[in-house]
Amino acid sequence: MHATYAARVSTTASRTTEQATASEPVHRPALLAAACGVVAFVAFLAVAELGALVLGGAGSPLVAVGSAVIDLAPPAAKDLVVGLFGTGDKVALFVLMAVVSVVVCAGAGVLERARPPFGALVFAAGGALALFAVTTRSGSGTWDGAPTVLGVAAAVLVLRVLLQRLRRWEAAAAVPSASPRAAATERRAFLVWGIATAAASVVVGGAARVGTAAMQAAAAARRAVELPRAATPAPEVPAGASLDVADITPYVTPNADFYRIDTALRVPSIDPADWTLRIHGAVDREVELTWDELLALPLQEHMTTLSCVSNEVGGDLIGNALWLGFPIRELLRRAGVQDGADMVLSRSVDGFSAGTPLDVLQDEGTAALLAVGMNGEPLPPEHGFPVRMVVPGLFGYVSATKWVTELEVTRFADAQGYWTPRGWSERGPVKLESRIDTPRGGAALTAGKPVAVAGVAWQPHTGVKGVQVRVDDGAWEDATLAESVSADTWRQWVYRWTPEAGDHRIQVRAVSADGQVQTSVERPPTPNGATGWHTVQVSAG
Ligand SMILES: Nc1nc2c(c(=O)[nH]1)N[C@H]1C(S)=C(S)[C@@H](COP(=O)(O)O)O[C@H]1N2
Ligand SMILES: [Mo]
Repeated sequence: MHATYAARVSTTASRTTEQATASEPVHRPALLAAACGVVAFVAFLAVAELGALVLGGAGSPLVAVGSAVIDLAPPAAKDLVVGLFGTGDKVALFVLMAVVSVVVCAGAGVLERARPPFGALVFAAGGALALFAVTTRSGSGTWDGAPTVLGVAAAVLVLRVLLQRLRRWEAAAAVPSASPRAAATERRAFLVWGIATAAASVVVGGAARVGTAAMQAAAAARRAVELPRAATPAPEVPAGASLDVADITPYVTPNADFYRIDTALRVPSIDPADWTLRIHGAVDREVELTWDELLALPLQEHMTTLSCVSNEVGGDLIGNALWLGFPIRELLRRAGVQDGADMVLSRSVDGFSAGTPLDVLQDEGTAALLAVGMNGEPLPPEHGFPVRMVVPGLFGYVSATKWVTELEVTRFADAQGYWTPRGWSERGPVKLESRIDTPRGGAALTAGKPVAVAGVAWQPHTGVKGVQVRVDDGAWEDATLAESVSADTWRQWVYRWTPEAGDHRIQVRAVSADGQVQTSVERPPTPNGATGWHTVQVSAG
């Protein structure tokens, strides 16, 4: 910047050019103001489309206004457009919308230059119309208006900044006695701002639009999926798995409530038709599996509780779902695992990877699945559609790769999962844990009135055989345990307690099926999972 400036002032040639420019008034300022209006419109589209992308494809004013116009247009107009453009009618509509918008925004630019803030108000009014279209579309969500509002804010900002630059240029050019360089500098600043804003908007807006379109295509592909019935269905969930206690965590977590943890800024959009899984590394023969091939295999259902290593004691980064998938063990058998390997590095399209002990994946008694279904539907996009891994007994970061496309058979000595070099342990078996769901910390109870102290306890794959509750520093009392379909899921528990007046501390600990008692030692989630007893303070009066 500085160097360029120095170069310019030192050459007579450029000085002459600048003098020539500076001595003239700004040509056609109204046209430039109109251009500012158009750039502001492009900025509006860019920010709004980016917002829509962040919202998962919802709230695009472009789409909403387009469909509102289609809905509101009189039938004669529709017939005319279809008659003129045939199947290109949607394109024609968008071209028409673009022309109208550009004309209006150009006018707004001219108006803003002449009579601020009326040009900005035109943008606000147009934004209000778009907002109306967005929020009245069927199935619109709470945040769907946000992209439009942010877009209008961006447009008004761009309009005002550019027009301010234009005004400075005009002012500099209008003073004949001013330094001849001043007008040139202002002119350059105006052009740089205008062109840079326009270019950035086109790039950002275009990329966002493409991203949203890909996401919507993947969503449509997901809706079209019909999962096969399981060759080996899961047993019915017994009624005894769910205790009749208000506010207890349900035994099976609905998909919409299932915790989500991943490093993906944007949920990957994968069309199952494009998906393949490649099994390679220390194998006798590479295996490549397509979506259709996977669905044609005899699939199994298995209920597994999945939890995150980052879960704090008492935290909710855990859920239990019925998974439909194919045993990874069988696929590894197909590939023929070679001696010396002890780990499978699974990779996802988003760059995530997990290192899972080979023996766990090969174990006949562990339902380590390449899963396609979650609670009776295709995996939700944010839970790994079309295919993910689920391994009972291991934390998600070392086993539950979503959007998985690759299994490399290797060794812990040779490869690392994503989180291992970032301070988390190479191995991540789930720890014995229990949680009090109700009463909540700080609850005001009624002295003498019985309450249900209840929650869940887990150590997937090992199983839980007991839960004990302690109030204040009293004795540990046995809670009543609900049933579970297998050791791979959590269990609900309840302890009926009648508080006396005063403040109380309630604690819980679990006993695993192999007789371990949950440790009181408090550890943070790093490097391999939190421990300690969940403790809740309540008062009774
Ligand atoms: N591709 C990918 N898969 C991933 C992750 C990720 O960041 N990217 N996170 C893992 C972690 S840390 C956990 S706890 C589980 C969470 O799965 P969920 O979001 O379906 O609950 O996914 C695992 N699989
Ligand atoms: Mo996690």
